[in-house]
Amino acid sequence: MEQEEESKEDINKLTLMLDEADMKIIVTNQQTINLLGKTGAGKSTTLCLLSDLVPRVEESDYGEIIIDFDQQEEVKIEIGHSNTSCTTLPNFMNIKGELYWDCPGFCDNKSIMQEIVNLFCIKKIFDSALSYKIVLVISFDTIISSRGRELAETLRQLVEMFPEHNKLFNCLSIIVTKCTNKKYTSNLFVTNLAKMAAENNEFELARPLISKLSTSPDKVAIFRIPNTTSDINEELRNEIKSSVQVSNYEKLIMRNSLSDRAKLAIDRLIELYDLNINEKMSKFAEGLIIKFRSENDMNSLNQGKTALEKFSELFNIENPDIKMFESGMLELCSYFTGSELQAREIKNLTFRIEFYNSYRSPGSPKINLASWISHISTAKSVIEGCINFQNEAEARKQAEKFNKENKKKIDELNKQIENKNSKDNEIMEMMKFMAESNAQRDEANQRMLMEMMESNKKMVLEIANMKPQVIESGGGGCIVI
Ligand SMILES: Nc1nc2c(ncn2[C@@H]2O[C@H](COP(=O)(O)OP(=O)(O)O)[C@@H](O)[C@H]2O)c(=O)[nH]1
Ligand SMILES: [Mg+2]
Repeated sequence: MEQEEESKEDINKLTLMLDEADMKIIVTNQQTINLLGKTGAGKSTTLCLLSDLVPRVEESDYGEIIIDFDQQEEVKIEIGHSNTSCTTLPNFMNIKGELYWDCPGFCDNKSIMQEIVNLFCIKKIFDSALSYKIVLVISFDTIISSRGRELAETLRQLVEMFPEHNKLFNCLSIIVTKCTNKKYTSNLFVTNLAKMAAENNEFELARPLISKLSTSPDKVAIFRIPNTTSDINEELRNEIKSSVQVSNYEKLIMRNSLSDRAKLAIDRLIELYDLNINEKMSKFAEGLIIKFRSENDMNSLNQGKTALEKFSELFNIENPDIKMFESGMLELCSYFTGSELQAREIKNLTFRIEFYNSYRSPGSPKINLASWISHISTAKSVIEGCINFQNEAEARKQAEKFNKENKKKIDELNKQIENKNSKDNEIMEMMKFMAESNAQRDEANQRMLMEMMESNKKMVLEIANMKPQVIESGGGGCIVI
């Protein structure tokens, strides 16, 4: 059994191709007309014709008819003039207000890489339209070769991809290119097809669609191989345009399938995206950590902590999924300005994983979602540390301020006490002095009193020993002392 492992370079090349495709496929969210068909069927040529570009019909070195167009515009549609050269990525065209997608490679599985890129492109184009018409471009030789086997294969893939038969019929039109039969008409195509389908079981799945088509030749246009430039004319243009106009815009359920080998390549691709997300999450968390460490505003730190806690809480359930991770990241970014770019890159990768999830091979390893989340948990513990440190620093600052204030108060109090003490001493001194002087005064008074009493006693005694004496006075009176 041939089991060729895709090399790392192949996978890297594939991711680059997918990146390019991803950028090229703009999300229109509008009504689009999507051309599907094998590489080389003539999709790009048909689009050039519809956009009124000037055609040139030439003959290749091998005698094949080549239709080229003069394209002056910025966006050039590549036309593949050999079987191998092809438009690997889709082309988008706005033709008089109608949006066309030239979807490459429907039904070709030339390489696994191309198969995966085609799947990505077709799915993204169809998913991102509001509704669409499908134009199936098939070359005439697929109808006539091997009794319609190739056509049966194309129709089988189409109905498998869009299982809603009625809707598919409503939005479908068919262009048969490189028709070499001058008498071939759309009427002939539908009746031939119905006949082939009745006889050949390979058409089994497509039979309901074919039976509807058998009464709708107006949905089919024939692009005859031109002999001269004048064959690429208004009549041809109008035939193709009207086959597209009769169909309606629809939005269909879409089912894609891949070969087993492509599925294995998808496993490798998812593994690579998984690793990539892990690295990006680590960087994202690192960025947050740097931000926290230089942050000294407690409010911002607390806000950050709340955001990270909210994110972590999302994953406290049993089976967290990528959608939750995406919504969590979206919310995280609203807290941390400047993180949007990284988050967008991560989102691109999760989108790819989700995109390919249903195409993985059975039993392929699980995605390491827990590991992506763990980086945020690390950031969360760092922010908590920062908050604790800030708390400690804040407490120390407060204590210092308090100590300073306290010291000042104590100093003042001491001063006051000192003052008070010195005043008290003064009073004491004074009181002592006053008490002393009072005592001295009392003693002096006592002494004076005693002395006075002594002299009085003496006086009384002297008086008692004296003879009475009259002292003459004017007025004839007399005083007795
Ligand atoms: N559409 C179309 N292409 C033709 C016809 N005859 C020859 N071609 C050539 O077939 C090739 C188709 O290539 P292209 O349009 O790039 O096919 P795509 O891969 O489906 O986009 C080009 O070289 C055309 O010039 C014809 O009758 N119709
Ligand atoms: Mg093309």
